[in-house]
Formats: sequence, structure tokens, C-alpha cells
Amino acid sequence: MAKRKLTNQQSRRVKKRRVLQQKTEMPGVAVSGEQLDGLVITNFGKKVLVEGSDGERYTCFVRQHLGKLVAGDHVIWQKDLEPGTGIINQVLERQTLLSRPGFRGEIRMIAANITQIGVVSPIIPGIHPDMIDRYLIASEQIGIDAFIILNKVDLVEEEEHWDAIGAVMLPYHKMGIPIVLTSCVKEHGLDDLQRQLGGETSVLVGPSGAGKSSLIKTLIPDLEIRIGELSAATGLGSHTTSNSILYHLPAGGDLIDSPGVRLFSPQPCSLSELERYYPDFEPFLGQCRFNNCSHTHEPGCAIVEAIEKGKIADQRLHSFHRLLREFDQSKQD
Ligand SMILES: Nc1nc2c(ncn2[C@@H]2O[C@H](COP(=O)(O)OP(=O)(O)OP(=O)(O)O)[C@@H](O)[C@H]2O)c(=O)[nH]1
Ligand SMILES: [Mg+2]
Ligand SMILES: [Zn+2]
Repeated sequence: MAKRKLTNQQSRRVKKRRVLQQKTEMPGVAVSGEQLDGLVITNFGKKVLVEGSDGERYTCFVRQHLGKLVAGDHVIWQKDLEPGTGIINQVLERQTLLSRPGFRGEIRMIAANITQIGVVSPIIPGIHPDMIDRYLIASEQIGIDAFIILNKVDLVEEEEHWDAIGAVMLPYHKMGIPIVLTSCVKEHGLDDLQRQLGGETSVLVGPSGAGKSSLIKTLIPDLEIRIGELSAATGLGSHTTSNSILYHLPAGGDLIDSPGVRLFSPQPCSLSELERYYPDFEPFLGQCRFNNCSHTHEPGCAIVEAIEKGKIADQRLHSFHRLLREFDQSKQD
């Protein structure tokens, strides 16, 4: 385990370095027809909003063979005749990509070249550990870090509620995952959040209404104006987020806002791979009576025993079982 962790950490560092390198390698000076480097701010259907190395935004067509693009993509593009427009000729290799399976099994991209995932969970109506676990698994699959934002702390009315919140969050705390408490209404926890985001390219994920866009608005004071500019460029409104959008943070780092997802799923994987994404199971793995134990109904299951002794939280095995069933189902489809 210790060895694997080290390797994971190393690969995270390498990925982060590559993302940063790709950014600093972007040359400047824009001349018409010249191949330029750009950063995809958002994809709005047939066109893509690109930020050139001059800091200006350009509405670009995408050459058909390139497929879909997503916020965070690094591209090579050229200016078109009409001012403020361009054509994307190439997408640079993505160092990281967060995606999810769509309804028809197609891949839906959420953000590219990210170095960490911020899972936003509103405290009210309630924290869903299943949802948190799914994003933690995705971050492990991609090989980047994750942290948790508990938003809307202003809505907690009774002190006792905090005990319940503490109990749900304990497994994550023990796993060493950073947890930030925020309120957009009371502007609480923003310094902590800023610290967590500094120098990284992060994506905020979580259910619709969690407050992802609100958090970004509180972090970027002049955002209202920029959202206006963006809506004008894309023709989209600015309420429920429908496409991922990249923002530069005034204090450093980039932050990608993503549309709320009702039920996010990580990439389907085998039982033994899934076990690896539950570091709290690790001390007990290999101790079940059957070596292909699924930790559901088998006698002599060391994981179930650890739960009975309070060494693993119930909620974790619950999310594990749900994912196992879901992955089995997807195999049969
Ligand atoms: N009380 C309270 N309300 C909040 C807080 N943060 C956001 N809200 C409200 O929650 C609602 C949803 O906020 P959004 O920021 O649009 O949520 P979102 O996660 O971006 O949602 P999608 O774009 O649909 O995925 C809005 O009415 C916000 O005003 C908070 O800290 N406290
Ligand atoms: Mg939003
Ligand atoms: Zn077992």
C-alpha cells in the first residue's frame, strides 16, 4: 500500500508538472494566419470560446475531425477574417480528463487538464457520501487529488446537526482528504477555499444547486460583468450551468465550473480495482474467507467484521455495493 501510494503521488506530481509546462510553453504574438496557442474557456455547441495568449477571447469554429472540446483544453488555432473569431486546428494531448458515461454510453467530458477535483456538497438538504465516494474514485482513476467543499453552512440551525455532519465526514478526514466549510451567503471559508485552489487547475463538481457557480462568484468579485460578456458571446444565460466554464482566479489558479450531475458514475471497473479505491478497506483486504469475496453475503468477511467493530464506516461499504451492482449492470447492457 505504502509503495502504491508513493507511486500515485509521484504520478500526480508529474501530471501537474506537465499541465503547468504546457501552459508556460504557449507563445505570444498573434498575426493573422499564424498558428496560435489557446485555452478553451467553454464549449457552447458548435463553437468554442478560446482565450488566446494575448488574453483576448475568440469565438472559434472547430475542425470536424477534432471531435468535441471541453473547458481546459489546450489548442492550436488561427484567427479568422472577422475580428474576434478563429478556427481551431489542433487539440494538444490532454494530461488529465474528467468525464462520465452519458445516457447512451457515450463519454461526456467535464473538464480537461485539471490538477484537482473539488467536490461540492450542500450541507442542506444533506450530504450524500455516495456522491462524494464516486468523485473520489474518479480522482483516483485519473490520478489527481480531490477535496471536499461543504457549502451552505449558514443553513445549519441546530448545533446538534454538526455532530451528524462530523460523523458523515469522519471517514474522509481519516483518509486525509481536505474538507473546506463554506457559505456564499455569509462569505465564510473563502480564504480556506482560496488556499486550496491556489496554483491549481481545479474543477468544481457536485449536484445541481450545490452552489458551485455561487462559490466562483464569491471568489471572483467582477464575475457578474464577465458572465455578461460570456453570455453575450455564447448566447447562453447564466443561471443553471449547462456547460463547463473555465475562470482565472485573481489570487492565482484556474477554476472550472461544471454543470450539476444527478448521479455521477466513475469508469466501470473490476471488483479488485474498486477495492483499491477504498483505502479504508486496505488493512482488511485478503483476510476474507473467500479470496474473491464481494463483501456482501459471504461468510467470514473481514470487511463486514471491520464494520461491525466500527473500524470502517457503514456508508463506505454501502457506496461500494451500489457501485458493484451498477458496474455489473453496465456489463450486461
Ligand atoms: N443559503 C445558501 N444558499 C446558497 C449558498 N450557495 C449557493 N446558494 C444558493 O443555492 C442556489 C444554487 O446555487 P448555484 O451556485 O447556482 O448552484 P450550482 O451548483 O452552480 O448549480 P448548477 O449550475 O445547476 O449545477 C442559488 O439559489 C444560490 O443562491 C450558500 O452558501 N448558502
Ligand atoms: Mg452552476
Ligand atoms: Zn469480504
